[in-house]
Amino acid sequence: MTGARTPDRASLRRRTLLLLAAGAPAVVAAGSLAACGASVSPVTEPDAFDRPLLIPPLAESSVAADGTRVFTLEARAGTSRFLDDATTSTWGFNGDFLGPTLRAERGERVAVEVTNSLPETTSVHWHGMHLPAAMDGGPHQSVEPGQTWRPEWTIDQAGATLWYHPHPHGTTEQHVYQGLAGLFLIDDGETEAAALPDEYGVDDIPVIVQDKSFDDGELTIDDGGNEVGLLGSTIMVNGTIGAVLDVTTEIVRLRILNGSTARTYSFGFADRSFTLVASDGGLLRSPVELDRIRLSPAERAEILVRMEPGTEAMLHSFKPELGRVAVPFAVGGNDEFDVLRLRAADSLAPSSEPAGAFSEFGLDAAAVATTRTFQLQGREINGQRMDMGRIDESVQVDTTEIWEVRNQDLSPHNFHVHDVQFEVLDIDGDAPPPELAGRKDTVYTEPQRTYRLLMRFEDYSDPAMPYMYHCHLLRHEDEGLMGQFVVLAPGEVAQPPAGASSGGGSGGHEH
Ligand SMILES: [Cu+2]
Repeated sequence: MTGARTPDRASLRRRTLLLLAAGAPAVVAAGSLAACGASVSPVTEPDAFDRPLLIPPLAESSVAADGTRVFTLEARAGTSRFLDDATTSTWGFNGDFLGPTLRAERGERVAVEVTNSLPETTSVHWHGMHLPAAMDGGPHQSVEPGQTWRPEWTIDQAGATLWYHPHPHGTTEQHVYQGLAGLFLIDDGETEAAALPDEYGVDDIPVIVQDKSFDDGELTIDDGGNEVGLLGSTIMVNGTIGAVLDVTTEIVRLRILNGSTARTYSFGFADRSFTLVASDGGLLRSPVELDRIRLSPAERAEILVRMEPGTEAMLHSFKPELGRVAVPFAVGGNDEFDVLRLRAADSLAPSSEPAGAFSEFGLDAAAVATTRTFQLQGREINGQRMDMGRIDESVQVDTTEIWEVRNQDLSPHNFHVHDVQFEVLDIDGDAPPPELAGRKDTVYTEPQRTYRLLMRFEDYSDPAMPYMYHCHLLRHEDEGLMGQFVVLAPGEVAQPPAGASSGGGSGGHEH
């Protein structure tokens, strides 16, 4: 189950990287490696999918006198029992691995008391959340060992499957990989009216998909220097390897989070379609029937799966279509594997059909005040690596913008913007496919294509505290593929972030 890597694959990787680094024509690199790479498959599937799927508990909360709902998260080290023959050192929130699911209603005031009991600095970012920059949990909101940080804000966005994870400068990949991640669900009238399965852990199931590699029972992130980061040889869902979910209702809702650091998946079933109901930032306008959904790191999809009594279905990840990457197998493009087994009871409780239309939303593309361009290349955006002391973009509050993002490389990147949910306006001038037509905060950027993202900066101006935008392949992010923007009120001028030293673009890593 530990799936030790063969020397052959490692040497293939090195050759690939050398070819890419040397600027060899992509067609040559791909052609010469295709033949020997045909049998490379880094994922080892378990013998059986018979371990009950772990469900992260719903986080407890208390309501303060002023009505604020208060959660408590403690980041700490622990051990997990992933493998039959070993215990594994892991990190988790309020437990050994991953964290509880936070849940709140739109309109609620929430606070989270985040305590760092780890031996090193971390932070906790509320991915997909619209909130003030000082509460965002990015690299400027470090939580030192032994300290507690207490952000608070009012939930002011559509019902959605969001998540939280560390975002410390230069070490995000390691912290997430060790196990620090959890879901943050938002409910509102819209999600209620959609008539979706909503009994948490029964017919409304969190599905946090991550790939890991083990060395002597311990998690290892050393992948011989893969271009995208670690492509783990073991797949787990909510920390369960070879997981089975016992389904007791006719329809089950899977809230899928790609919680991996680098791998892009193409989820689906060999024998049935599914209904996509929501993307990163909430419900689609109406349900969409699909065979596959591609999710790059940090993207979410809520899908409905229909089951017949006494039957099974296997959630599978098919070979992901990664676009015009130079060497698909080297970046996971040839990988396919089973993910989660669904096992229906002999008698299923009836489920209501989802509503035919869910949500009306839409930003006004005619109201765009500014268009900005972002060229992703290597570890730089527009030719620069992340610098915590530099503000890259200044946005006026209460305006709508287009961010035009282009992946200049022949390998995968994606693009995540803090503070907002955006809409994909077009891709190389064409309307996006239905799965990308909803509210998004992260989008996969295929090589050599241009994504125009429409977004609105409604409120929360702060000239002295930036939000981040970055590639969510976490090694890329750590190595500098990130920038900072502030939201300014009229007349305000961006100020260098307080307490941030200039330089040190790649944090704890040297490259
Ligand atoms: Cu990237």
